[in-house]
Amino acid sequence: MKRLTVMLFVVLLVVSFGLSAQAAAEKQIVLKLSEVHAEGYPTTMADHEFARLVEERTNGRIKVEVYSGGTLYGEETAAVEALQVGDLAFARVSTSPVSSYVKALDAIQMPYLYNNSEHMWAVLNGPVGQKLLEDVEKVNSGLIGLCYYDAGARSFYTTRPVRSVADLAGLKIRLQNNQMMVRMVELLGGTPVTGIGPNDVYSAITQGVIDGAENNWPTYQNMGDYEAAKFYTLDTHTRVPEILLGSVAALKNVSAEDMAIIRKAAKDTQEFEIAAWAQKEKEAEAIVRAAGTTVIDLTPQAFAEFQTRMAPLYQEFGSEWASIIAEIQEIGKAYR
Ligand code: BDP
Repeated sequence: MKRLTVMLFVVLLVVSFGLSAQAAAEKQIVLKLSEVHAEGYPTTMADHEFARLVEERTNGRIKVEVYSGGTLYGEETAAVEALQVGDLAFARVSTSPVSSYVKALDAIQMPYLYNNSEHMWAVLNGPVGQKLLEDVEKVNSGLIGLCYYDAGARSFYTTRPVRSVADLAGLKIRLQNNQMMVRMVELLGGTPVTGIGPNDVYSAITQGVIDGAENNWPTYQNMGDYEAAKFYTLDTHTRVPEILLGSVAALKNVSAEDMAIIRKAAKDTQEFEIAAWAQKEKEAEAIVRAAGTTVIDLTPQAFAEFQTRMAPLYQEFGSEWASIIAEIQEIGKAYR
């Protein structure tokens, strides 16, 4: 009799364990994260780190699945719109296409705004950048700004050498979906082209649809674009930070406790990405240079001309954010 009771107890224990494990698995929330970059790229590494932290800190209540290489959304604008309607939970994108929905983000990506990367990080991690990150949500964009990541400086790459603004005349240049960037290329005398996802730039160049694009060392190298457009002109016109976004609609069933974990986990991946970025930037530059790419350092006069030609953007796109821009420039005094 005693033996039977023990056996019964064991059976009950096993069954109830099984049931609660099943219940936990059923309750697990699976959320998708869209990323245009390939595995191993700094932002993709940060996405995985974010997923790892979220899963660990929620004890498996939330699982984040990373879809890299643009497999879910090859165009960042499409990913942002999917976040807005709740078809997607997270996207790591450039802030550039996001400013169509949160206009103030143009203020942190004006051309020649930062003296260097330290200046940019002092801004992004200080009150100006953090307020803008909170504003992403506050302006009812349907988006949640989770954290910024590094993306270095962007420069033009073309199929013909560009040693001065004049050399850009008539060249078809692919840009991110951002009106200010479109206008930037117009001011330089080039022909702006949008609507091409970053993974399609290489073939657009080889097919002659465009004559070039603009990006940082890691994207230029990692996407293979340096093999199609062999002239890289270091005009370093913008520093456009990356941003990890969440969807208000897709995250509405996540508890307040778990939302706090998500927000904190995102912030905790920033240093991780910055370190991976620094390493990748050096590696990418070395690969591009070793491949025989013509890397063009502008003369001081030519560089100044790029700056002067882009200056009207401060009036045309920056006047609404003049006080933010002034604050950013003020912070820059400590980072010369
Ligand atoms: C890269 C960004 C990526 C953008 C891409 C682009 O990391 O998020 O989509 O530029 O130009 O630097 O589209």
